[in-house]
Amino acid sequence: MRPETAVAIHLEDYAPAAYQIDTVDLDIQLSPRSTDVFARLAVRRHEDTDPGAPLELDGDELELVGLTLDGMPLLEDAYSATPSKLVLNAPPAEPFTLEIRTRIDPDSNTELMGLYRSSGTYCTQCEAEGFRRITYFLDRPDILSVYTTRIEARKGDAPILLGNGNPVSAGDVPGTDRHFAVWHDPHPKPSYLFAMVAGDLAHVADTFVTTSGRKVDLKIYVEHGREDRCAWAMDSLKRSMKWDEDVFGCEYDLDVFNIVAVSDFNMGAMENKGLNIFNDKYVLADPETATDQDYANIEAVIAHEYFHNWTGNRITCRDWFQLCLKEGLTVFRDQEFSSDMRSRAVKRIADVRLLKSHQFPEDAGPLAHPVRPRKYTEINNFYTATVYEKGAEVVRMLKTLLGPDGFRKGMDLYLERHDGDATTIEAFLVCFSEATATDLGQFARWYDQAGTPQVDVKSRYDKRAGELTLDISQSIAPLPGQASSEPAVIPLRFGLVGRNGEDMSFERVTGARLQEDVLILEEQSQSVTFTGLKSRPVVSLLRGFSAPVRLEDHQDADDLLFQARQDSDDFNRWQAIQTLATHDLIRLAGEARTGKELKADARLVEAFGETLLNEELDPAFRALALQLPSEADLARDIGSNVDPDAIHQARAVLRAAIGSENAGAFRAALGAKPQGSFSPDADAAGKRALANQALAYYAASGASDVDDLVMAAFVDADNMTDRIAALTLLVHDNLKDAEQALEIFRKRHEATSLAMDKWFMVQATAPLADGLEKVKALTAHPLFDFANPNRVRSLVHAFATGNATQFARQDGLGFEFVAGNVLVIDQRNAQVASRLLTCFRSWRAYEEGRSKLAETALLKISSAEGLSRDTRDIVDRCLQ
Ligand code: 0A1
Ligand code: ZN
Repeated sequence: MRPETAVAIHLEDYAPAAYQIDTVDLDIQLSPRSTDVFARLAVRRHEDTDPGAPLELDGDELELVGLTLDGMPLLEDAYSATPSKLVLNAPPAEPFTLEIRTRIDPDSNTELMGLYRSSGTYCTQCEAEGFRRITYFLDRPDILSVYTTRIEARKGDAPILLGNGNPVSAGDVPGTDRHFAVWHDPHPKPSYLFAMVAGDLAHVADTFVTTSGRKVDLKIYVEHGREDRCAWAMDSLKRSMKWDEDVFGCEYDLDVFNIVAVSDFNMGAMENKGLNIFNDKYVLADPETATDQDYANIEAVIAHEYFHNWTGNRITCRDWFQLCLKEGLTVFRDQEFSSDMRSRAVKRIADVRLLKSHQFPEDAGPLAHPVRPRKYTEINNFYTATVYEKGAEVVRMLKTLLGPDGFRKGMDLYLERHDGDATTIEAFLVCFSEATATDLGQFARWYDQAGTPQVDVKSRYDKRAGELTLDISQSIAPLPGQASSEPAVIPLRFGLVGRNGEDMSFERVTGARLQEDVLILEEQSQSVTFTGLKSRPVVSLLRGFSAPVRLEDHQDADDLLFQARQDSDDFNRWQAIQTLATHDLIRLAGEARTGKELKADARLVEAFGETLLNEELDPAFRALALQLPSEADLARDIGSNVDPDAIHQARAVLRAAIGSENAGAFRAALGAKPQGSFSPDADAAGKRALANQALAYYAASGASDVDDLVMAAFVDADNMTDRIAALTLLVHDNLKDAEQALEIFRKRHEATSLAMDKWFMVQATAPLADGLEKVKALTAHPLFDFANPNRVRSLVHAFATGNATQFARQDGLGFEFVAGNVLVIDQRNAQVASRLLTCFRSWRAYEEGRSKLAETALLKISSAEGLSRDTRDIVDRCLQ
């Protein structure tokens, strides 16, 4: 843990560095407890820097062992060194070579930032500020240098030595048991993209030939015995490489592309140049241990990291405020890739669900920040749903506004003009503006304003005149640090649906710009009128979720039911059903608090049955449409005075009503599994999703054979998707054989850590009266390990975010448990701790009793001594 005094960093204070580092030659002599790093830096004074101005290099927990300038040792008064800074008081005015020797201890690096060991493998993580834990450096993304890395280790411990770029040479160190490898990366890069790996690893290999004929050696490195779980990742990689050439004209630029999977990793994966390092969760898959969701995630994350090669690496960020420049754009690109590989509508629904469940609450509470923040104290806390997912939505809107051709022109210009740059959002927007002669001044507000715009729509139809008027207004609720806001440019895709389900034509639109089927909203409030209508249409707004807004369009249940059945836009069909369910669930949750007997809306129940039976719809779509809004979704929509128990009860009542009213149909749908051997493709996955959704509803029907049927589904499952779906029902619905099934699962998968993560997660999210006690007991399980981020996430994090009733227990013990864990974890890994703590972000939305208890838990954290900067930042912002 690295307790630090927090210093706020402001976007407006950006200034170029006083010095530039053109080349970095590293010699890393690996040893578990004591690794020596020799760094030779070619340093050059920036032309605007006064000769003799101090050179300040960043460090973090470093020990300086040696220092020379142009080969000469430095006098003691010429520099000062602390673990977090190395300052040369008056360096030469002319270019010079600085040689720095530091000593680090990979084995005691529990933060998993910088150089550490995961299951014996040396690996690095340098984004955002991890390079300074390896050597003193100008550790900021606008310092672009050419790196040559020599790695040396005991041959027996680490037969594989990997670095960025292309391999140059390798050999034994004479007279020792050690060997070395030298890697050279010709592409200048920021220090956060530096990586090296050394270990005893197995690999799978393949090749890819780029459009211009470059043969690229592809390798995925994993622990021995895991090679046969890499096929899907390799396949995803090759498809990503091809897609980026076809869709964005981006070709790969080195002779090798290496991926290494490690089991201890703070995040999902990292796009280091030519040497991506992955959380093994996003690499390893086979039908026995991975679910369809895992397969889809692997495809997306492999693509995401690969796409960073252009959007992030060739063109990087000037400073960390510009993080969305690479992340929002790259998420947009990976979403498009997955849409092209799978069903576009299903992918869109899945992405919007994620946005609404993760980003919307973030944007409505104390942790809200603009897509491009203006201030941070700890940059690691800004790898958020807002920067990533809302950032991607902003790029998507840009495409909607400029059209596919305009967007591609802008991207081409950006990729050409800024290749090799560390740049900004402004420069990115200028490319689109220039390429399409469009003023994006107002659009740029999306990057600068926090909060989800709420769009209110009231519609009036004048039958005699055949005119429809929509009164539309937009606003953002006040947020900490943002009392008011300016209107955003909102592209509102729409259709006027006639009784036959087809979109009606109209004569004219007044009151807003119209671009094909998109209304461009630019005002605080505006009245939009359509003329020449033959009858009153059902207005389908925000098709495809064309903007990240909350739409309040006051549609009645009849119109929503009509839309659910007839809208030609799949997204809005799904949305209509969700809105109907949300309305009814909120009503039921309200009634639950008054002790009234709960009865679900019959028409809604019927609509769910209809969706199940509608063979015209893709099974994957039906599975999504049948999924009720989550407890967290409902809490977000209720917004204040939230009672998680009432929400849970409401959902249980609706689920039981849908299950029992349509029990026969759900039972019949259980058999609709894909035939033949397992395939992870979207089609087969969709069929499994629908069958498992049917099983869940049938389980809720109360039929007498439920216990046996679900247990049989568990026992008979021949893939992880079906097995975990059945296990979840057994445990969450507290069915007869739950304990036995957990035991069977444990015995079967004990040796596979990623499968055991699922075992922990199923129990962590069980909404049982003694759920908390069970989770507490699991923290003492021999397989639980605070040192492994995936394990912590699968138990403690999953409990805090996926077990609303037990986390927010009325006795406050759920909050207390999570807060206690935050403090324990903070001692070893600040990033994992602070991320866990964000589960308190909506604490003010609870009803009074619970929100007081949550505040007590937060205050306990806040008053603890020696908090990391990461956790301090989150707790302070939560309490502000
Ligand atoms: N750039 C990575 C995300 C990432 C960020 C920080 C990390 O350090 C702990 C690791 C990964 C991505 O977008 O995939
Ligand atoms: Zn990324």
